[in-house]
Amino acid sequence: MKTALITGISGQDGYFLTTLLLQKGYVVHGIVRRNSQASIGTLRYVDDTDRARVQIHWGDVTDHVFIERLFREHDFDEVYHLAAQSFVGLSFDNPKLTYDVNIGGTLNVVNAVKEFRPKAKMYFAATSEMFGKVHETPQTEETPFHPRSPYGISKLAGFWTMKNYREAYNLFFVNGILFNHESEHRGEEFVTKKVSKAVARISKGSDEVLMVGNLDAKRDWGYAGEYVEGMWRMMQQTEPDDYVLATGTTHSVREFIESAFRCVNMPITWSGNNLEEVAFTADGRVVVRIDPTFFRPSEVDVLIGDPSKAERVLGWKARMRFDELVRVMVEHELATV
Ligand code: NAP
Ligand code: G4F
Repeated sequence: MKTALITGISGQDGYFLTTLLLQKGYVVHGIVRRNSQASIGTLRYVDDTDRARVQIHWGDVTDHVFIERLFREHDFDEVYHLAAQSFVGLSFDNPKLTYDVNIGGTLNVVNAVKEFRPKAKMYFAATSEMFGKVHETPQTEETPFHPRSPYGISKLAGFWTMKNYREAYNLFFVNGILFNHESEHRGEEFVTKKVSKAVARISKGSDEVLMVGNLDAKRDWGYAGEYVEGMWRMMQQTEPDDYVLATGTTHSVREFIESAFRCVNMPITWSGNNLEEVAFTADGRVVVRIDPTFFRPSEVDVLIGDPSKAERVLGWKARMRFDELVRVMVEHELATV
């Protein structure tokens, strides 16, 4: 029976990875940050019997004393390092926090593996944000990086730290370069969750207007439940390597909003330009407006990944298509509004 540690277990991917590893018979340990409500985040969606099989360690990845003690006291076969300040928008306002958690926290975990559990395999949650102002399309494992946010820069530091430790100390360290993946358990501030929730409320009678930023940003959006399977497969290889996980398709925020309103039978039409652009429903009601506070100082305009290496080596392929993903997210919100 294998033992895995998941940092960031209380987040979106933490939920899906926990579920997957428990199904595979792993003993699962997870790090959860202490908060005043003793909330365990998305772990609350894991059913009670399964959750009882998860050993929670309350702590913060920036606390090297805590991390070292954890690794000294417990042996892990696999370490999935998902913990991060993961919101790109916030990273512009809080770059120091973003670097402390995403670089400093990562350094604590990689050092603990190196010092105490060098036989363990380690996964790092790298990201398509590292491609930023893209140098080629679609993006592959060989595409040069050009991050456009403190978040992207922090993840690039983590990515190179993993590569360097792999080369310098012969450790089984892998980077998953994952493109956007969403789900019903996506964090509230990300655009897909924000849109799905607002559309569900509007369809049930709310008179609110959905306020968004850049409608024309394009992302390669897949389903998170499938991406954690890709993470696990990377860790089952005989040699450590880096892999892109993506759908190979891209859609704009505008298309996401259109698709979400179609799900509730309220097709929309756009009118106006730039900050004055609005979306109307068939009865002439304005349901979407632009709020410049949601624009980023430097934007990642278009991301589209080439997952062929993961398909070839890992036998992994994204299955859920864009419209189905939107439907899953909106239907989840309709059931909970
Ligand atoms: P998420 O929902 O934001 O989860 C992040 C997790 O990290 C949460 O459990 C959070 O705890 C934890 N965390 C944050 N700061 C911490 C700290 N100082 N100490 C300990 N734990 C801390 O993110 P996600 O969507 O699951 O993504 C998982 C990882 O993949 C992240 O590293 C993200 O940057 C990366 N990634 C995500 C995507 C995507 O599209 N989802 C794509 C590429 C890469 P709280 O619950 O207390 O906040
Ligand atoms: O949903 P987002 O905030 O996700 P973003 O910035 O792509 O980052 C996510 O994916 C990365 C992988 O590429 C991860 F590494 C990262 O951790 C995170 O999971 O924004 C998507 C796009 C952006 O272009 C943003 O400018 O949507 C645009 N957008 C337009 N209006 C908005 C809004 N984003 C947010 N959050 N809120 C808006 O109102």
